Amino acid sequence: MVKHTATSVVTIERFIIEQERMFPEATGELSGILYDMALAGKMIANKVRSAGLADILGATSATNVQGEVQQKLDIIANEIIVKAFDHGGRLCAMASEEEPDIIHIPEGFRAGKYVLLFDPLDGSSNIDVNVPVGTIFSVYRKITRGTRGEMEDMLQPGRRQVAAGYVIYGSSTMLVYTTGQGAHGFTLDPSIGEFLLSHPNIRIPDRARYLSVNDAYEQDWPEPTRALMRRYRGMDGVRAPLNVRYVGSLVADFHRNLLGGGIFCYPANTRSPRGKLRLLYEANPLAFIAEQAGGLASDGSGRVMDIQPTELHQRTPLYLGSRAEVETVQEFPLPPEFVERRVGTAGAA
Ligand code: P6P
Repeated sequence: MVKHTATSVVTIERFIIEQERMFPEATGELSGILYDMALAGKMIANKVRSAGLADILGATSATNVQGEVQQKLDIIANEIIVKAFDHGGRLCAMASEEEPDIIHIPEGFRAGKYVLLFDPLDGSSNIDVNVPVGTIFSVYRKITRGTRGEMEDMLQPGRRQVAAGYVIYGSSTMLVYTTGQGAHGFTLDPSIGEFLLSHPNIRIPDRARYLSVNDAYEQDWPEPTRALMRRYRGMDGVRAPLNVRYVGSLVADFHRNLLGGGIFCYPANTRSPRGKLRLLYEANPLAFIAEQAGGLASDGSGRVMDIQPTELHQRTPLYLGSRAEVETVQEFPLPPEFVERRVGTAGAA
């Protein structure tokens, strides 16, 4: 693989092609999915950046399958991604946070050998106050027979992802993705409309600088979780306290921790024993990125990417980021009612 530095001007298209050349058997379909996601990211960025002026801020009167009020931009971003992929012939089905069921490829269009799961605009309640938001995506190979995507194709453990990534709409628009060959970051140059390689081979520092957690749920956490947070805060005398940084936008919190070293925690609590974040299109893709950057992702009892999904929109507790900090989670084992069934080895986390 060509060794790039952040100073060489490498477009995402060139980088994807160079990565594809490492696999002679590659057909180019996965590369095509990544191209299309980059295009969708640019289109969503354009909408996010002009939302305040184009009267597309704010909420609709609708709620999504999660029961959450749908922001206008949620719907727009969802439509952009569905339209970018529904006729390209690379996917056999999609699933979105914004839609209750599988999104099938329309009759008359060729179906491909991959499935795409995505959160079109995570953290969208932050848009009206100009806090960074993001798109998160995850790609698997189809495992069922026939051409039509099935639910079984969607409900695969995260360790079987073939690609994953996110676009963050922040002070700049960045796309970070992995195909299992490291995690790589690209920054959109708006003057030419290209994503340029800016963060080749991202490595997350083993030790965290930041702790991202919402303490409002502290009274509902099981005692081992409260003890773990006291550890991260240096209150049990074992380690120095971490700086708390919590934006309330998963992609923004994760991206800062990925580059600077940190751990994002959304623990289980007695009111929601599986936490809030979704396994398939939030936790698993970011877990893949984190592990490819040398980090880890746990649900408090084991590796997130070993969880065997049973439902499209199921949730999972999440401890995500710097390896040493996620490994610390194991020192605070949870009561059995918080432990999720998983397949294969328990993994490092
Ligand atoms: P809380 C945004 O709504 C989101 O899904 C994630 O982006 C974010 O990390 C989390 O919820 C924040 O949740 O309960 O702390 O407001």
